[in-house]
Amino acid sequence: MTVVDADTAQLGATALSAPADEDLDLLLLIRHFELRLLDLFTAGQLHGTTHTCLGQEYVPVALQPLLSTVDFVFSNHRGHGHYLARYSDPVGLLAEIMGRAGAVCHGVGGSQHILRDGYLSTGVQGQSLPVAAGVAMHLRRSRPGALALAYVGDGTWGEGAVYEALNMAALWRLPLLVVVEHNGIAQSTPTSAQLAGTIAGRAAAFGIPHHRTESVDVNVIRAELGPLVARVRTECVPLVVEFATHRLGPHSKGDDSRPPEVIEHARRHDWYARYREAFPERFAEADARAAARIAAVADECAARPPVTWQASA
Ligand SMILES: Cc1ncc(C[n+]2csc(CCOP(=O)(O)OP(=O)(O)O)c2C)c(N)n1
Ligand SMILES: [Mg+2]
Repeated sequence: MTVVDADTAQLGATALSAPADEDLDLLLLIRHFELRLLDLFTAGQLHGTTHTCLGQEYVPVALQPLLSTVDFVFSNHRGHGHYLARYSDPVGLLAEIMGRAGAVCHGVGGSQHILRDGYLSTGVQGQSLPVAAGVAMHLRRSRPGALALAYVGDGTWGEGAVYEALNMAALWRLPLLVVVEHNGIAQSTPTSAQLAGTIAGRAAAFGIPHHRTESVDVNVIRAELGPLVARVRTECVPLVVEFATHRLGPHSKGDDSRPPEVIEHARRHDWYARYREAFPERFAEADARAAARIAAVADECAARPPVTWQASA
């Protein structure tokens, strides 16, 4: 594995390892998808709302090869990266958000409510955890070795349904993987103002194993998580994985109330800048490719007619 020094003085971080081509491509596909969404909103071509995963793209990319097609993934309001990592389908998702033909959910789900095979997202905080626990129970009985994954934010640990689900998952030994994208903020409230104790402490209260990772290196994250995720499958024990991450963009669109130094801190930790610095040539090529692909996807979706759908009787 090639290792290049990163900005260790600023970040206290170790060197980044060379990403596989497909990982770099996927990271950049998600980044450019999200940037384009914000541009389309600014240009008045999108309606409703959206929450981008800018800064957090590496989380689903790192997890992707640890998952199987029979696993069930539950996503949240910040879910475009979760979807794209699983399906690599920017056209279906953008058509969905734009309400154009070819939309993955006929345009009725929009940015936050996507259903496709073993994938479901919701904009309601905490809603997915009890459902994921139920699906994990079903998988345990019907497809041993499969798991249910639920992505939640740090702010969602204020929802009571999270604890009911963790209680059941621990008692019933459910293959439930809870991935916490701890970006230090919930809309405009810093975590320190809304979360007493720690996520590790809360998992421990239920006897559920917890692992926290601070890395943005997809290879390192996989090496850390591989054996832990395998244990969820083979021993049917739930697991909470906490990613210390950074929200690079606004909560939704143009609603960033954070002080400039906090935004600057997030920028310094951005995987994009760090990979670009560590692997400049490879990065520049892949970045241009991803930008061109997303530009073509946006043009293609914009040229499509509005989606038509009628509920069946
Ligand atoms: C039950 C419920 N309450 C409030 C909201 C409005 N809301 C949407 S996202 C959000 C903050 C979520 O914070 P966090 O879980 O940390 O996720 P992040 O946005 O940081 O990814 C809030 C309050 C909601 N969607 N659902
Ligand atoms: Mg958060």
